[in-house]
Amino acid sequence: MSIKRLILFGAVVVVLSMATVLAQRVVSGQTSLTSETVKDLPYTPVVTLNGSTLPWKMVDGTKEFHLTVEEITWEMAPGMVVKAWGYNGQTPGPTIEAVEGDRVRILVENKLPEPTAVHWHGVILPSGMDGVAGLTQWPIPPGDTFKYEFTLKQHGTQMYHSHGDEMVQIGLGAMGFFIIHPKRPTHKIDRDYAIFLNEWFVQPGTARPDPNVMTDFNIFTFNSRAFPGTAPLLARPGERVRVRLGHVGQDFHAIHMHGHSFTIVATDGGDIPETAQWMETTVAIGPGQTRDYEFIAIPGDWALHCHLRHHPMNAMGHDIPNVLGVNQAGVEEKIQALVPGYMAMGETGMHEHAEHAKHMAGPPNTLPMMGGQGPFGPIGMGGMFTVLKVHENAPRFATADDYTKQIQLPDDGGWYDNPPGTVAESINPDFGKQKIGAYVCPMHPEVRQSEPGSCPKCGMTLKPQKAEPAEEGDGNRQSESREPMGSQEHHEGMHHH
Ligand SMILES: [Cu+2]
Repeated sequence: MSIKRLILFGAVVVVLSMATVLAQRVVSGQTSLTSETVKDLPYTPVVTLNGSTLPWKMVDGTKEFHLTVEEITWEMAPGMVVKAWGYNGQTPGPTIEAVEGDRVRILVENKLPEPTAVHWHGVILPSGMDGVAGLTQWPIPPGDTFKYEFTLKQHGTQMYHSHGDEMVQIGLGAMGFFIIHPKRPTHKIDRDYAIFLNEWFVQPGTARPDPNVMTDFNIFTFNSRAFPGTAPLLARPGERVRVRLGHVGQDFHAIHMHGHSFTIVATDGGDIPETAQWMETTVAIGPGQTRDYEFIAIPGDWALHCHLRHHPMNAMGHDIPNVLGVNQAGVEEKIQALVPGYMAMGETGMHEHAEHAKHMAGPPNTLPMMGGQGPFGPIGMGGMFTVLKVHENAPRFATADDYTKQIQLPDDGGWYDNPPGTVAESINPDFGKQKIGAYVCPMHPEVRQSEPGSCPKCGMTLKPQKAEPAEEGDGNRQSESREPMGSQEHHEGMHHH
């Protein structure tokens, strides 16, 4: 069965809340930094969303880190688990954090079935420590451990990634952040977030990302998680927030954040002098680059996503025939005679897909084109999408682990409490109060009842159908019957609010 067919079946998986997502996070066995161990640090620890920070121990004045590159089981979002290659149980690998001037030793153990090497991308170091298999060192054979050791001469957002069979190893997730804090910080950062960008091709129904695919990706991730599996960024109004983006994939990305203009303060080349910094709302980032931006948090729930339209979208949205504006009414019935449960979609756009996503069984181990439930109905996004939640009561946290624990609580800050009169609303005074004539299944029109409920045949939420107003003309009725599915969500949103 082809992907094209599947999308028309409204294929998809259950959408869970972000809290549940985090509770199911696949964690590494390592002990991590705690509030106790970080309180003396001369910097604000970075929070790698859905990830962690690599612990170290001091050995003779050197910060010693351990990385194990291995095959891992990684949940990209609820309903989708892949066999990736990562470090210490994670992709991206745990973030290495150190301070300019530190001497660091990194022991890399190879548990992959083939040789590897680790390149410290953007870090200024002796040539022989640069980690390019064949060029600067012997490849690390399976089962062996290599020692890298150098002194950090710079600060900034750098990265690490495999430089031995890069095509396969990076393609399967072998990458991470190497963040070097300045010896003398110029200003205080209240929250410091790191987001690694990546693209994948995972054939629906399979668990192994295809590293041979170079251009036609179907899963786009922040820290190897796809929305609705991505953790939100939390902040309080007025806090100074830094976001660090890193990327060693194949595509270009345009990371857009709503509600703010932010300042690009650094690239992988280092700090940008204040006089040369620039403001943006969308930062372009290519393979091998990092970007740091900063802003003062403004209250609200703000989308943060890649602006390439197919990047905040999941697998089942790719490769779909264009049926926009095509009347599929006759087709649907004919195909249903052959294929029970067939559902024609897309005639009025794909909003309805977000609703079907909750109820329809799809192929195993993939993600619907879009998902996520907001306070006003389906959010209808996937892939490279998350939310910056700037709330007065946003939890404070000291480490990435703290962060994860805090937003596993039932209340991760919830949704923004909009001041009265500041939410876009219908100019129709009857909006949300229409007299309901019946509740009908959008897929099985024969299922019709006077009370709300779900369809006994497919489980979908029954849609309210307005009572036929006798005084209205045919023209109006026609427009009602063509009302796009999904309008009910907006009504529900009103009640919630
Ligand atoms: Cu993108």
